[in-house]
Amino acid sequence: MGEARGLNVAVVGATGAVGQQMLRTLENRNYPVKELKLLSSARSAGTKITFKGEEYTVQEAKPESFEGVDIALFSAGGSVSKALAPEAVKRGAIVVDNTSAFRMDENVPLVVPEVNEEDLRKHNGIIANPNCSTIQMVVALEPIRKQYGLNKVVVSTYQAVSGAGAAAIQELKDQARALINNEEFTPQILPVGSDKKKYQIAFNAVPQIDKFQDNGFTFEEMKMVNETKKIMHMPELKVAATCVRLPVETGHSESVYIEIGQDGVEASDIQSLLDGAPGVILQDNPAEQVYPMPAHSVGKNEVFVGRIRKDLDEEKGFHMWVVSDNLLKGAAWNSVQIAESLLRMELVKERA
Ligand code: NAP
Ligand code: 3JN
Repeated sequence: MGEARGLNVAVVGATGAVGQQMLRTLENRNYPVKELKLLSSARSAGTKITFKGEEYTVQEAKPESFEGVDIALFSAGGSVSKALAPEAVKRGAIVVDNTSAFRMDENVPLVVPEVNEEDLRKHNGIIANPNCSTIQMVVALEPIRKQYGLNKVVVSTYQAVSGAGAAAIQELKDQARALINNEEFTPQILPVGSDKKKYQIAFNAVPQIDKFQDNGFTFEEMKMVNETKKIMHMPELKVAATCVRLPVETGHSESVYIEIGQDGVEASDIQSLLDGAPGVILQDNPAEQVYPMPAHSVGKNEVFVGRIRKDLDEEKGFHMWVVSDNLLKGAAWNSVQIAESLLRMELVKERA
């Protein structure tokens, strides 16, 4: 099975919304997979999944599953990562973890390759993949920080339901159908499976992603604040976020306001900087109604930026609109990109 040379790869959460995209991304990038293990909970054990034309059987994830694994891509929730990532590392694997379990651990690099790939050299077995909303924002901010400095970021997100998993996608479709047909429905999943109340998502906008903290911000909002500072190595950066769920299947959008470190910069300077920046595609031509939209970002690895404007009152202030496929750059592609960086930087070696 698999290629002659390559790495033994495990995908934990292989049946989920992110796990499925990880498999498609490994295929599309032709990542050198020698042996592949597909892991999930006992619920999905026995499910058949095709990878590069071969059928694999999903197994229940257990500590022993990681014997002989070189790279383990985890996206099965924080509690699974906390229990099994150390077991994988103990058995010699490098873990790329998509959950928030280890993101703020100072011994764990939190990596977006376009921004801080070099942090991978400091890994101790676990590498954290940031939150999807953070990833697409920092890809757009990093070229600006490098050129002009960055003092402040205020972001409002417009997040797709696929960020909340396969069941949330189904809930949006079922509710939309019920509403159009004038049928009764009971919200079951969104805004947060583990919180007390559930609200309609179809034809609605819900200003809650993850649970609330005592400071009035949600955990999703605080992830954006804390992760941005860590990835950009800027503990002093002022960051505030408001995260909102929309009835969009895939593709997160963000309205981002920034204050840079210099006067005398024009919107056209920021446009030129972002045009061709790593991982960015500029789509910014108001005269032709050209701007990024989530429906157009689906299936693409890049971060799309448009609507770049200078603030009307603040000399150092700029506004922009940032869109990306949350399951790809926000999760699966960023993880596979990290796995590619590990190979290129010789932090992991292919087996003969
Ligand atoms: P999902 O569609 O609900 O899929 C969950 C996956 O986890 C399924 O494969 C499920 O397997 C597996 N799983 C659940 N409990 C498990 C257990 N005890 N042991 C092993 N596997 C288990 O969710 P998703 O959208 O793919 O997200 C999964 C996780 O990825 C999230 O909880 C989050 O931590 C992370 N995530 C990160 C980002 C990001 O911003 N980077 C975005 C989305 C998600 P079964 O089929 O057996 O249930
Ligand atoms: O809701 C979204 O659009 C992104 C959700 C991410 C998510 C969902 C459940 C648990 C995360 C995450 O990656 O931050 C987690 C988590 O691991 O905390």
